[in-house]
Amino acid sequence: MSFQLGIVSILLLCWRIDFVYSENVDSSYIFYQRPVYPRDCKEARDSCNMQSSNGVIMIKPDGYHEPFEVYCDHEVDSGGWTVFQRRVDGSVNFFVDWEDYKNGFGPLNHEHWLGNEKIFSLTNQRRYALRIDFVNSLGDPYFAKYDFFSIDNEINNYRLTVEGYSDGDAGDSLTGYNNNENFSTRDRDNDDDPNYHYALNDDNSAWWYGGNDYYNYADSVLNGGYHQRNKPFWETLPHSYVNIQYTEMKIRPA
Ligand SMILES: *[C@@H]1O[C@H](CO)[C@@H](O)[C@H](O)[C@H]1NC(C)=O
Ligand SMILES: [Ca+2]
Ligand SMILES: [Ca+2]
Repeated sequence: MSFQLGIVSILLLCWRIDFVYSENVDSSYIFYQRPVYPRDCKEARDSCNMQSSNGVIMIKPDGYHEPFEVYCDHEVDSGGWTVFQRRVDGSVNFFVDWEDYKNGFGPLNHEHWLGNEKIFSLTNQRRYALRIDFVNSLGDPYFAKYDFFSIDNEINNYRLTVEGYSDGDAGDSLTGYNNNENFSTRDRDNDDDPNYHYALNDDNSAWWYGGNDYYNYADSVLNGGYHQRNKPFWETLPHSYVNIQYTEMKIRPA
């Protein structure tokens, strides 16, 4: 009995559970558990009241129509991070269409883009900080942290808002030319340059491109062909800023 109680209390710590009962055909009552999913990896970890390990869990942000899986990083920087992008080895093709970036692609425990619809619902349910981890082409780790990160909805072309480079040794290569820019893919030209389609022609990529002229179209591009046309790159990364080996982009409530 105490063993069972123990299990119940662990469940209560780890999940917010709705206990629902329904009336059976023969009038007996059955109770069942309807899990209420955490809104992000931070909430999942906090509700467990313990350090959970890295891995994939189900979350349901406010405003998203169904629960979905994300990868949680509970090691870096005291954990609680919901990962939405990772590059490791070029095994996944990141030169894909608007619909692919909208819905997400790639295995969550390896290279992937979570999907702009999901990133939109996550970053609009509360205020999030952004962390990006890098390993540059020489094999050295760096990171960058921002106080605020969100993207707009599809009607507004998943426009980027990022503010407050607050910590890190990678430098800030996001607020300069990419902030307030629309997302562009190889099949959607939403950059600022009427004569050019950077995501298609220059970068084989997808990013929040500016481009009032050729020299300010982006100071970072972390999507795109892996180790093709210098991607991924982050202009302020020390010693070697192109052909980055590893990137991981993730958010946590600010
Ligand atoms: C960015 O998206 C908005 C909303 O759809 C649009 O009004 C604006 O013209 C776009 N900007 C560019 C440069 O395409
Ligand atoms: Ca253009
Ligand atoms: Ca601009």
